[in-house]
Amino acid sequence: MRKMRTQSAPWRAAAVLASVLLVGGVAACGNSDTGGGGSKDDGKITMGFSQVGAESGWRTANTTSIKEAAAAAGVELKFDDAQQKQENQIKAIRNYIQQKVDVIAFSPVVESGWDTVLKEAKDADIPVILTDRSVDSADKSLYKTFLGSDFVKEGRLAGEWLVEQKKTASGPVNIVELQGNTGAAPANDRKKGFAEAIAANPNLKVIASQPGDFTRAGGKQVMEQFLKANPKIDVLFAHNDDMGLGALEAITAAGKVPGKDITIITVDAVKDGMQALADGKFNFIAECSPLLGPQLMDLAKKVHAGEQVAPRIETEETTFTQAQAKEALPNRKY
Ligand code: GYE
Repeated sequence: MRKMRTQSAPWRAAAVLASVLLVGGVAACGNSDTGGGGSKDDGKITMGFSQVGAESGWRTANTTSIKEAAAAAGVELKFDDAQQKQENQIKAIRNYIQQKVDVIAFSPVVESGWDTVLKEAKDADIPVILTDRSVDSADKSLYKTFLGSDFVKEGRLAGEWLVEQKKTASGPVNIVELQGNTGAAPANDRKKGFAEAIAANPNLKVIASQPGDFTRAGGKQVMEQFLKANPKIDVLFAHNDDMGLGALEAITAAGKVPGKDITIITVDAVKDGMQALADGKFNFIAECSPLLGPQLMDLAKKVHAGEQVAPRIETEETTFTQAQAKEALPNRKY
């Protein structure tokens, strides 16, 4: 700049104009303290969160965790329940973009079909955090990070336990599978991990596999059909506790003893599932933690401040046998 001031008049005019523009530009940046969201200037982060629904005990615990963590972290939370419909989630995300929230977080009900709306958020300069479930978008720049479980691993742990239990089985072991809602990451991945693990023993065969939408009603209804169509069912693998709990009713109504006549393996480890396991009605649970709220708020603050975050953050989890469930149950928070 200093050098330019010694130039002739037209150059000086250009230099003045340039510095005005520069200062103006810096000032404009300084005003939008939101680092990409552009809402209020009170220093509080506003998060728009689109939840899948209220389909299971896991989901209820997840919603509570997010709401409590937002309050504790001083994050202003706008919350929408999509009732397990992708169109509702897209609508909610578009609303959040219009409201210029600082951060958008959501748990995608299915894996596919998000590119357009994620691109809209990116164009509006609003960072997106995926929580619990992921998307299959090839363009990873459409979101900052994905916080959640390794669902393939959960399915694999369930399958490995079964392989171990049935290692002396001489004849066929007939397995039925209750899947989560069609197209959801945990449904696709748990199915995959389980299938990979049981491939170790050719006696283990999935003879029927249908979606029960992660709900008790769905689990009960589909299990009734399974029982009608298949006289010999040895094992049920349910993609979550709630479907397993619904299936218990169908199994009992069919005159069979759950946990004995039919070995039951589920995923989640919410309180009711753990109770069924401790009571001997379930046989094994692969845990999936819904307590994602505190980590989510932490990440929101970081991406809002423009900090780099890891593109994938995995939840820590374990598995439970009946004896372990009895021991853990009194301290279970959800
Ligand atoms: O396992 C199931 C819920 O996405 C991990 O969704 C979550 C799954 C959970 O409905 O209970």
